[in-house]
Amino acid sequence: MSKTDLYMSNEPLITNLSNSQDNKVNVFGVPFDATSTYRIGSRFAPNAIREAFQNIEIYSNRLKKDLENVNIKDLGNLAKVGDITEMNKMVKEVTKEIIQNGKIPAILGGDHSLTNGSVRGMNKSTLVVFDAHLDFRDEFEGLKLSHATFLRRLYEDDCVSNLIHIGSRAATKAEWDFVNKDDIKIIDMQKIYNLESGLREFKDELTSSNDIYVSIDLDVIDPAFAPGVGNPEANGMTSREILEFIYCLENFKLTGFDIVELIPSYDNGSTSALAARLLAELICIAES
Ligand SMILES: [Mn+2]
Repeated sequence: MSKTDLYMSNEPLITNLSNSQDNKVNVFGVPFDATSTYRIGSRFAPNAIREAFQNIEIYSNRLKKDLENVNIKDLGNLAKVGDITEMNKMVKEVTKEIIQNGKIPAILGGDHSLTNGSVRGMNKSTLVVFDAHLDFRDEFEGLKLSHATFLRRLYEDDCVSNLIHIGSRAATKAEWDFVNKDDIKIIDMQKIYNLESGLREFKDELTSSNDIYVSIDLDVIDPAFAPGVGNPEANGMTSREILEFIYCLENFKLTGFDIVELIPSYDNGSTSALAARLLAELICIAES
Protein backbone atom coordinates (compact mmCIF):
# COMPACT_ATOMS: atom_id res chain seq x y z
CA MET A 1 0.00 0.00 0.00
CA SER A 2 1.33 3.44 -0.94
CA LYS A 3 1.70 6.16 1.69
CA THR A 4 -0.95 8.12 -0.22
CA ASP A 5 -3.46 5.26 0.14
CA LEU A 6 -2.46 4.87 3.75
CA TYR A 7 -2.64 8.49 4.85
CA MET A 8 -5.39 10.00 2.69
CA SER A 9 -9.08 9.62 3.58
CA ASN A 10 -12.03 9.61 1.23
CA GLU A 11 -14.05 12.01 3.35
CA PRO A 12 -16.80 13.04 3.15
CA LEU A 13 -17.58 9.48 2.03
CA ILE A 14 -18.19 6.90 4.73
CA THR A 15 -15.03 4.84 4.57
CA ASN A 16 -14.64 1.14 5.06
CA LEU A 17 -13.23 0.37 8.48
CA SER A 18 -13.18 -3.38 8.05
CA ASN A 19 -10.94 -5.48 5.86
CA SER A 20 -13.95 -7.23 4.38
CA GLN A 21 -14.64 -6.80 0.68
CA ASP A 22 -18.20 -8.07 1.09
CA ASN A 23 -20.76 -5.36 1.50
CA LYS A 24 -24.46 -5.45 2.16
CA VAL A 25 -25.57 -1.87 2.82
CA ASN A 26 -24.98 0.64 0.00
CA VAL A 27 -25.23 4.29 1.07
CA PHE A 28 -25.98 7.12 -1.32
CA GLY A 29 -26.90 10.78 -0.91
CA VAL A 30 -29.52 12.79 -2.76
CA PRO A 31 -28.58 16.49 -2.59
CA PHE A 32 -31.99 17.69 -3.80
CA ASP A 33 -34.26 20.21 -2.06
CA ALA A 34 -36.10 21.83 -4.97
CA THR A 35 -39.56 20.97 -3.60
CA SER A 36 -38.91 22.28 -0.09
CA THR A 37 -41.63 24.75 0.83
CA TYR A 38 -40.33 26.50 3.95
CA ARG A 39 -36.68 26.27 4.90
CA ILE A 40 -34.28 25.09 2.23
CA GLY A 41 -30.84 23.51 2.41
CA SER A 42 -31.40 19.76 2.80
CA ARG A 43 -29.18 19.38 -0.27
CA PHE A 44 -26.29 19.81 2.17
CA ALA A 45 -27.52 17.06 4.50
CA PRO A 46 -25.94 13.90 3.01
CA ASN A 47 -22.41 15.09 3.76
CA ALA A 48 -23.42 16.49 7.17
CA ILE A 49 -24.83 13.08 8.16
CA ARG A 50 -21.67 11.37 6.93
CA GLU A 51 -19.51 13.74 8.97
CA ALA A 52 -21.59 13.10 12.11
CA PHE A 53 -21.50 9.35 11.43
CA GLN A 54 -17.68 9.41 11.29
CA ASN A 55 -17.69 10.94 14.77
CA ILE A 56 -20.03 8.67 16.75
CA GLU A 57 -19.43 5.23 18.23
CA ILE A 58 -20.64 2.58 15.83
CA TYR A 59 -20.73 -0.40 18.15
CA SER A 60 -24.39 -0.90 19.07
CA ASN A 61 -24.50 -2.22 22.60
CA ARG A 62 -28.28 -2.55 22.27
CA LEU A 63 -28.10 -4.72 19.14
CA LYS A 64 -24.70 -6.28 19.97
CA LYS A 65 -23.45 -5.44 16.50
CA ASP A 66 -20.10 -3.83 15.71
CA LEU A 67 -20.07 -1.73 12.54
CA GLU A 68 -16.29 -1.41 12.85
CA ASN A 69 -16.24 -4.92 11.39
CA VAL A 70 -18.70 -4.19 8.60
CA ASN A 71 -17.91 -2.94 5.12
CA ILE A 72 -20.38 -0.12 4.45
CA LYS A 73 -20.19 0.82 0.79
CA ASP A 74 -20.71 4.52 0.12
CA LEU A 75 -21.59 5.24 -3.50
CA GLY A 76 -21.39 9.03 -3.07
CA ASN A 77 -24.08 11.49 -4.04
CA LEU A 78 -26.55 11.50 -6.90
CA ALA A 79 -25.61 13.94 -9.66
CA LYS A 80 -27.34 17.29 -9.13
CA VAL A 81 -30.54 17.93 -11.06
CA GLY A 82 -33.20 20.58 -10.48
CA ASP A 83 -36.20 18.68 -11.79
CA ILE A 84 -38.12 16.38 -9.45
CA THR A 85 -39.23 13.96 -12.18
CA GLU A 86 -35.62 13.51 -13.32
CA MET A 87 -34.38 13.14 -9.72
CA ASN A 88 -37.10 10.56 -8.97
CA LYS A 89 -36.16 8.57 -12.07
CA MET A 90 -32.46 8.56 -11.16
CA VAL A 91 -33.16 7.55 -7.54
CA LYS A 92 -35.49 4.79 -8.72
CA GLU A 93 -32.92 3.38 -11.17
CA VAL A 94 -30.03 3.49 -8.67
CA THR A 95 -32.21 1.88 -5.98
CA LYS A 96 -33.33 -0.81 -8.41
CA GLU A 97 -29.73 -1.69 -9.33
CA ILE A 98 -28.73 -1.90 -5.66
CA ILE A 99 -31.66 -4.28 -5.04
CA GLN A 100 -30.82 -6.35 -8.14
CA ASN A 101 -27.27 -6.70 -6.79
CA GLY A 102 -28.74 -8.16 -3.61
CA LYS A 103 -27.80 -5.13 -1.50
CA ILE A 104 -29.70 -2.80 0.84
CA PRO A 105 -30.02 0.90 -0.12
CA ALA A 106 -29.45 3.45 2.68
CA ILE A 107 -30.39 6.83 1.24
CA LEU A 108 -29.52 10.21 2.74
CA GLY A 109 -31.78 13.13 1.67
CA GLY A 110 -32.45 15.69 0.48
CA ASP A 111 -36.09 16.51 0.82
CA HIS A 112 -38.75 13.85 1.29
CA SER A 113 -39.74 13.75 -2.38
CA LEU A 114 -36.85 11.32 -3.05
CA THR A 115 -38.90 8.55 -1.43
CA ASN A 116 -41.26 8.71 -4.40
CA GLY A 117 -38.33 7.42 -6.48
CA SER A 118 -36.72 4.97 -4.07
CA VAL A 119 -39.92 3.09 -3.16
CA ARG A 120 -40.70 2.63 -6.87
CA GLY A 121 -37.26 1.04 -7.29
CA MET A 122 -37.91 -1.47 -4.49
CA ASN A 123 -39.83 -4.72 -4.63
CA LYS A 124 -43.32 -4.05 -3.25
CA SER A 125 -43.02 -4.02 0.52
CA THR A 126 -44.32 -2.62 3.79
CA LEU A 127 -43.53 1.09 3.99
CA VAL A 128 -42.94 2.49 7.48
CA VAL A 129 -42.91 6.29 7.46
CA PHE A 130 -41.86 8.44 10.42
CA ASP A 131 -43.08 12.00 9.80
CA ALA A 132 -44.80 14.89 11.58
CA HIS A 133 -46.80 15.41 8.40
CA LEU A 134 -48.99 12.95 6.55
CA ASP A 135 -47.69 14.08 3.12
CA PHE A 136 -51.06 13.02 1.71
CA ARG A 137 -51.93 16.30 0.03
CA ASP A 138 -53.35 15.97 -3.46
CA GLU A 139 -51.27 18.97 -4.53
CA PHE A 140 -49.25 21.65 -2.79
CA GLU A 141 -48.47 25.15 -4.05
CA GLY A 142 -49.31 24.05 -7.57
CA LEU A 143 -47.19 20.87 -7.52
CA LYS A 144 -48.77 17.42 -7.83
CA LEU A 145 -45.40 15.92 -6.98
CA SER A 146 -43.52 17.37 -3.99
CA HIS A 147 -42.31 16.53 -0.50
CA ALA A 148 -45.86 17.28 0.76
CA THR A 149 -47.68 14.99 -1.71
CA PHE A 150 -45.38 12.05 -2.46
CA LEU A 151 -47.09 9.59 -0.13
CA ARG A 152 -50.45 10.22 -1.79
CA ARG A 153 -48.83 9.47 -5.19
CA LEU A 154 -47.20 6.25 -3.93
CA TYR A 155 -50.47 5.17 -2.34
CA GLU A 156 -52.59 5.97 -5.41
CA ASP A 157 -50.19 4.04 -7.64
CA ASP A 158 -50.40 1.01 -5.35
CA CYS A 159 -46.62 0.99 -4.80
CA VAL A 160 -46.66 -0.48 -1.28
CA SER A 161 -48.19 -3.64 0.16
CA ASN A 162 -48.80 -2.03 3.56
CA LEU A 163 -48.34 1.46 4.94
CA ILE A 164 -47.61 2.29 8.58
CA HIS A 165 -47.34 5.99 9.42
CA ILE A 166 -45.81 7.01 12.76
CA GLY A 167 -45.58 10.32 14.65
CA SER A 168 -48.09 12.41 12.69
CA ARG A 169 -49.56 15.59 14.13
CA ALA A 170 -49.69 18.02 11.21
CA ALA A 171 -51.92 17.71 8.16
CA THR A 172 -54.97 19.28 6.55
CA LYS A 173 -58.48 18.07 7.39
CA ALA A 174 -58.68 16.63 3.86
CA GLU A 175 -55.58 14.53 4.51
CA TRP A 176 -56.92 13.19 7.82
CA ASP A 177 -60.25 12.41 6.12
CA PHE A 178 -58.44 10.57 3.31
CA VAL A 179 -56.30 8.36 5.54
CA ASN A 180 -59.20 7.62 7.89
CA LYS A 181 -61.54 6.74 5.03
CA ASP A 182 -58.99 4.33 3.56
CA ASP A 183 -58.18 2.88 6.98
CA ILE A 184 -54.46 3.56 6.65
CA LYS A 185 -52.48 2.54 9.74
CA ILE A 186 -51.66 5.77 11.56
CA ILE A 187 -49.82 5.71 14.89
CA ASP A 188 -50.10 9.43 15.59
CA MET A 189 -48.44 11.40 18.40
CA GLN A 190 -51.38 10.92 20.76
CA LYS A 191 -50.91 7.17 20.53
CA ILE A 192 -47.22 7.61 21.39
CA TYR A 193 -47.97 9.53 24.61
CA ASN A 194 -48.14 6.02 26.06
CA LEU A 195 -44.97 4.65 24.50
CA GLU A 196 -45.54 1.03 25.48
CA SER A 197 -48.95 0.83 23.83
CA GLY A 198 -47.67 2.69 20.75
CA LEU A 199 -44.82 0.20 20.38
CA ARG A 200 -47.21 -2.72 20.84
CA GLU A 201 -49.49 -1.40 18.11
CA PHE A 202 -46.47 -1.08 15.79
CA LYS A 203 -45.22 -4.60 16.54
CA ASP A 204 -48.69 -6.08 15.96
CA GLU A 205 -48.85 -4.41 12.55
CA LEU A 206 -45.35 -5.62 11.60
CA THR A 207 -46.04 -9.30 12.16
CA SER A 208 -47.66 -9.71 8.75
CA SER A 209 -44.80 -7.91 6.95
CA ASN A 210 -42.20 -9.51 4.71
CA ASP A 211 -39.90 -6.86 3.26
CA ILE A 212 -39.83 -3.53 5.09
CA TYR A 213 -38.69 -0.13 3.79
CA VAL A 214 -38.31 2.63 6.39
CA SER A 215 -38.49 6.35 5.59
CA ILE A 216 -37.54 8.79 8.35
CA ASP A 217 -38.44 12.47 7.98
CA LEU A 218 -36.47 13.99 10.84
CA ASP A 219 -39.28 16.49 11.52
CA VAL A 220 -41.07 13.62 13.27
CA ILE A 221 -38.75 14.47 16.18
CA ASP A 222 -39.63 17.38 18.47
CA PRO A 223 -37.77 20.56 17.45
CA ALA A 224 -36.28 20.58 20.96
CA PHE A 225 -34.30 17.49 19.97
CA ALA A 226 -33.99 18.08 16.22
CA PRO A 227 -34.14 21.78 15.34
CA GLY A 228 -32.44 21.43 11.95
CA VAL A 229 -35.35 20.42 9.73
CA GLY A 230 -37.30 22.00 6.88
CA ASN A 231 -40.76 22.22 8.47
CA PRO A 232 -40.43 22.02 12.25
CA GLU A 233 -43.59 20.98 14.13
CA ALA A 234 -43.95 21.14 17.91
CA ASN A 235 -45.06 18.19 20.04
CA GLY A 236 -42.91 15.52 18.42
CA MET A 237 -41.13 12.34 19.39
CA THR A 238 -38.03 12.28 21.56
CA SER A 239 -34.80 10.71 20.33
CA ARG A 240 -35.38 7.82 22.70
CA GLU A 241 -38.92 7.22 21.43
CA ILE A 242 -37.93 6.94 17.76
CA LEU A 243 -35.04 4.62 18.63
CA GLU A 244 -37.44 2.34 20.54
CA PHE A 245 -39.59 2.13 17.40
CA ILE A 246 -36.51 1.39 15.28
CA TYR A 247 -35.44 -1.42 17.64
CA CYS A 248 -38.84 -3.08 17.03
CA LEU A 249 -37.55 -3.82 13.51
CA GLU A 250 -34.88 -6.18 14.84
CA ASN A 251 -35.54 -9.67 13.45
CA PHE A 252 -37.62 -8.30 10.56
CA LYS A 253 -36.36 -8.07 6.99
CA LEU A 254 -35.25 -4.48 6.43
CA THR A 255 -34.68 -4.11 2.69
CA GLY A 256 -34.00 -0.37 2.44
CA PHE A 257 -34.36 2.96 4.17
CA ASP A 258 -33.96 6.71 3.87
CA ILE A 259 -33.33 9.59 6.29
CA VAL A 260 -34.51 12.95 4.97
CA GLU A 261 -35.18 16.66 5.60
CA LEU A 262 -32.13 17.54 7.72
CA ILE A 263 -31.07 21.15 7.16
CA PRO A 264 -27.53 21.67 8.46
CA SER A 265 -27.73 25.49 8.43
CA TYR A 266 -30.59 25.39 11.00
CA ASP A 267 -28.95 22.69 13.09
CA ASN A 268 -26.85 23.00 16.23
CA GLY A 269 -25.43 19.52 15.75
CA SER A 270 -28.28 17.70 17.55
CA THR A 271 -30.19 16.76 14.41
CA SER A 272 -27.20 15.45 12.48
CA ALA A 273 -26.04 13.50 15.56
CA LEU A 274 -29.46 11.84 15.77
CA ALA A 275 -29.52 11.20 12.01
CA ALA A 276 -26.12 9.50 12.32
CA ARG A 277 -27.35 7.40 15.27
CA LEU A 278 -30.43 6.33 13.30
CA LEU A 279 -28.22 5.48 10.32
CA ALA A 280 -25.95 3.35 12.50
CA GLU A 281 -28.76 1.43 14.21
CA LEU A 282 -30.61 0.84 10.93
CA ILE A 283 -27.42 -0.49 9.33
CA CYS A 284 -26.97 -2.81 12.34
CA ILE A 285 -30.51 -4.15 11.82
CA ALA A 286 -30.01 -4.49 8.05
CA GLU A 287 -26.75 -6.37 8.57
CA SER A 288 -28.11 -8.96 10.99
MN1 LIG B 1 -42.48 16.09 7.29
